[in-house]
Amino acid sequence: MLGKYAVYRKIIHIDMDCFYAAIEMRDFPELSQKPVAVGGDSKHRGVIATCNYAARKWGVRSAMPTAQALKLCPKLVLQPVRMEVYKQESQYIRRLFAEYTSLIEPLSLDEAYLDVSSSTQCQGSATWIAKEIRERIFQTRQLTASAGIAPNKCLAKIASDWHKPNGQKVILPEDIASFMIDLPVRKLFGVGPKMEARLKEEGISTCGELQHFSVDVLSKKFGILGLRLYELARGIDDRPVNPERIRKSISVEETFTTDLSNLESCLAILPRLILDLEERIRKAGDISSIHSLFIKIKFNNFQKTTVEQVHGAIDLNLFSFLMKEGVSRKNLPVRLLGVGIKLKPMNNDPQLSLF
Ligand code: DCP
Ligand code: MG
Repeated sequence: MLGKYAVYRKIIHIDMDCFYAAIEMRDFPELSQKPVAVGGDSKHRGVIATCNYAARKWGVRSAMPTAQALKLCPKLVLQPVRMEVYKQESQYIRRLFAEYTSLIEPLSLDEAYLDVSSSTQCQGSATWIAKEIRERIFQTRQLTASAGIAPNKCLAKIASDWHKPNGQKVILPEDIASFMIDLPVRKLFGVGPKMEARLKEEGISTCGELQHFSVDVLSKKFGILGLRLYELARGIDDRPVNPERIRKSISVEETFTTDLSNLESCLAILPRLILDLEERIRKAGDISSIHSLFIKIKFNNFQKTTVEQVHGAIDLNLFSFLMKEGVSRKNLPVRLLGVGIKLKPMNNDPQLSLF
């Protein structure tokens, strides 16, 4: 616990509202009253990158096949992805952030953490800084953003979603305890649908319920994740805002409830894992190009192996080849499979061009 005189950090999480779609509506005002999505053509089995709020009313969502989106919303206007334009907007916004702090950690093109603990603007009020940044983004770029303001990253991110679109929410240190009680566990950093289901089996769906479990019990049940859950359930998150963070790889993995007994069943899982990986890559937005592909295997004796090969694109055949090689190293049942890409080092990182 922090003592009486301890100083809390002031973290802002900013997330642009329906980012790619908002840029399309700004640049093509005739679209502004229509349901709009950005993504690939249904003829080429494209998927939706994002859509505006009018389209969301019809059930259209990110990562949905475009064909399905058009069925849900026949009047949907589909715009092609203009990645260069989105990247440029992202740089404008990051430059604006840099006027307030040098501690900026971008998460994707449209999202960043700012540590404004030492900022002097707006009399040091993080709430007013967030408001001013959002106003300036709107004035200069005609785009809206939402913000969360809290003493740490996990809470700031939860808060930025609270009054979306075009809103902000503050979580003060003294309000954390009551805020956590009813907060669903799925809102916590690192709790995805699978972890949510596992917690549900234990009768846990809110952070208040999670707080009833001791750190020992949680560690036994969930390993190192258990300690993190114990802290996050109490609104504790000491991760610093890390401006150096540069993504070096992107991967997805799955642990199976029943071990996969042979190579064929491992290969059968691959297409699904690759789809998940592609989704992650799309979401990351500003990645540099692919350096290599790798697969990861954990056998039922908990031994791990990875196989990697230099290759510049996602390729099912190559992943299958790597999988064969990996599985043959032990020939044991498999409890976890992962697929991933390593990235070439960035040479046009917006962070670098800022300073
Ligand atoms: N994106 C993507 N594929 C995904 C998810 C997102 O290409 N599966 C892209 C398009 C989004 C941008 O990343 O505009 C930012 O993602 P967000 O999750 O922040 O979504 P939006 O900004 O579009 O909407 P929101 O208003 O919910 O933040
Ligand atoms: Mg967004």
